[in-house]
Amino acid sequence: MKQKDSFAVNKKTEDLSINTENPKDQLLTSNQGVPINDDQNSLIAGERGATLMEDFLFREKMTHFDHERIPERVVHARGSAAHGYFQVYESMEKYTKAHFLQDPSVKTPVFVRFSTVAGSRGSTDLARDVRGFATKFYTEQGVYDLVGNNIPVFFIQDAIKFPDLVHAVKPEPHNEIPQAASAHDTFWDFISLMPESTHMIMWLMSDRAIPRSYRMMEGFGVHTFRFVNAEGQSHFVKFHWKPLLGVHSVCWDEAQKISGKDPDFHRRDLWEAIESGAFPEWELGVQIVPEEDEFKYEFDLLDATKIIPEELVPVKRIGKLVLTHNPDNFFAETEQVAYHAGNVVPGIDFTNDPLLQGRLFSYTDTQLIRLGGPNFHEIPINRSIAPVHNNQRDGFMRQTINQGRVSYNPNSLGGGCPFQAGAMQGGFKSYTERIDGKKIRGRSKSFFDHFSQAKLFYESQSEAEKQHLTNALRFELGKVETIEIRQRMVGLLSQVNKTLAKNVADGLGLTVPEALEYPINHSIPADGNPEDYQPVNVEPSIKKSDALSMANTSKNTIKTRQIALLAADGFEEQSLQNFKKALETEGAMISVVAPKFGTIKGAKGIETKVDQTLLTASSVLFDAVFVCGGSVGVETLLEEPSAVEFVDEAFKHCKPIATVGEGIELLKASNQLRKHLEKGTVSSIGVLVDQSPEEFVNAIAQHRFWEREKKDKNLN
Ligand code: HDD
Repeated sequence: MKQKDSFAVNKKTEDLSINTENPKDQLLTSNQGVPINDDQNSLIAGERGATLMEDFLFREKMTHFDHERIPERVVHARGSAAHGYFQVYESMEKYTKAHFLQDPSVKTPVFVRFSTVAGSRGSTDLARDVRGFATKFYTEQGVYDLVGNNIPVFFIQDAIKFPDLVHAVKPEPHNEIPQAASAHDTFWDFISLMPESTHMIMWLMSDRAIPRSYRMMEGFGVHTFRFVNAEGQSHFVKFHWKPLLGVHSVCWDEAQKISGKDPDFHRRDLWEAIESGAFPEWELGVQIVPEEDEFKYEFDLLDATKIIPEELVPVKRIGKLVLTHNPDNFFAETEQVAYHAGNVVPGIDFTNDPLLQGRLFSYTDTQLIRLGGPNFHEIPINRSIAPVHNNQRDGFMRQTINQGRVSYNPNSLGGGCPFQAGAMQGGFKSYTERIDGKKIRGRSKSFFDHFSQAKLFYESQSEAEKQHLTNALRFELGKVETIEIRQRMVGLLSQVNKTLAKNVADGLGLTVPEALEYPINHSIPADGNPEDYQPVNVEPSIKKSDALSMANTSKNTIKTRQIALLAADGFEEQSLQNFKKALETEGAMISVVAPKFGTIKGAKGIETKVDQTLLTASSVLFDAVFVCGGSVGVETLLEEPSAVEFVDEAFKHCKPIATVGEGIELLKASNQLRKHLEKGTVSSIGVLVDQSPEEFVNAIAQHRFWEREKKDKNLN
């Protein structure tokens, strides 16, 4: 009776599956719909007796619980996802008949999942790793999946090497160490024997592999695909996602610290941005290459270790992706979503890229074990919004109740249904590519240039990016215990750039081999002649590409940037209000960080709510910091070692820092900041003393002031 009353009072529920209007729906039941009277106690034989086998409620609850986990993805296990829509800017009918790329007024629903690759489901978001960027388009012609990464190339050229690659990067099998990290012997052993991975390694060792946010990274379809138009003409196409917030990363020291302070950093960032209405946006870009230009370039379009430099084929932005709502249930949606590089719709088709071809097998195969049978397309998150009619039947967890006795084709008993779809009805027809060839196991010689684009990438980086890349290699190879593997890697790097190889070798206590020995390529058949498999030198037609450096990304917004306002009782109110207002107007997220929770009182008695304390917050979780003035407040902060550490670390990580009035004293308490303040050159490196909020806004939009590192080596 008592319980009933509390229901009556508290009619609000967060469980949307419960209909609060219908009293019957509020009752707890078993999976068979039987109302449960006692969910607190097992059925036992006497007050102190054993639990009875008869307790079907206990058994049902426990059995379900025992089976609540499914195998995690063999790669990309850790991920976060969101719903949204995609809208094309103008019809792409010249190139493709895909319906969702025709009408600018149509919003195609999407579900996008971002992920790391190597770590387990519970691993940190900030691992140095490739990020998955998988988009499911629920189009009126069926489901289209663009299953990409945030790096435009891949480690290997042929899918048959994928299990080897993944075995090498995953924790080592004897002791399951290390988690979510490539910095170990087996990974670098494999890489050092696979020259084709060199280009990808440049990207992986760059800051691209430690993004600031999922919302601030690019996405790439990687392979060359085909667009096919209504006339059956094909164009090659590479897909890009361009984030409207620009492409930004954190630095490695920061990434490692974030992994401790908030392993859910990217997941939380995505969730909170969407909850606050700051919907993440990307533009879909395409590089289109006419069929007749297939052999025009010095690289092979079918080789997934190569990009098409944007200087050769510009990226045309053709539409926008907006993520508008978070999933209701992580398991049902984010965990059960099943992407497949082979889910295409009419108007999009494959090429003979051997990496892509192998993927076409792997995705369904892995879902069969992960989701427990062939009916995973019926799980709500995977369902097509276009009607599904075919003769597939039965199997584990079948949801559809097919009627009638006809499940074959041709049939007359079912009136011939379902009919095959002709051209008028949009039936999928594979592009009629001419194929002439002998059945071989092998690789085209046009795939044998492994270094020219690695060079291009390295040469296109800013000085700071080159330094970060070098340090990343020194870190990763420094964790490798087998000296021969380190030495082999130095040999490989010397093919990319002598200075890079030398700087890495220095850090490892090694030297670069005098004569440039070509690294041995072990990726050859048993009776193959190694001479025939050596990399070939290709002169790249582009020496430097601005699009490859994050230094050239757009820096015109501070939307959703996390800004800490450091303050304590006695702070100076006016400037705090001014800075807060200016930052919020520009869409930044503000947290007042103080020694303890509750409110802090300003010098004139005005109170401000505290959002985080020096104990719960940390500089690595913010993009910039403002130190409030006011002598009493600053005195208090000076007594807090974590307040000094806060600004010291923000400076070390090259973040914008601003202060007014007495706040400068806190900055001076950091040794490195004091040195710069004494020299009086701080504003050029993003430390703003007594400057306007607008100046601070501009500095935050720059993201980081990496120039600080030139002055202080070993900071990153
Ligand atoms: Fe893959 C998952 C992206 C090569 C086999 N892959 C997976 C996911 C992404 C990618 C984003 C996670 C999807 C999700 O969020 O559920 N994979 C790529 C890219 C590749 C690539 C961009 C190269 C261009 N993958 C690749 C190869 C193979 C696989 C060569 C095997 C031949 N990938 C898989 C898989 C996974 C997967 C084993 C694991 C979980 C899953 O599929 O659903 O089938």
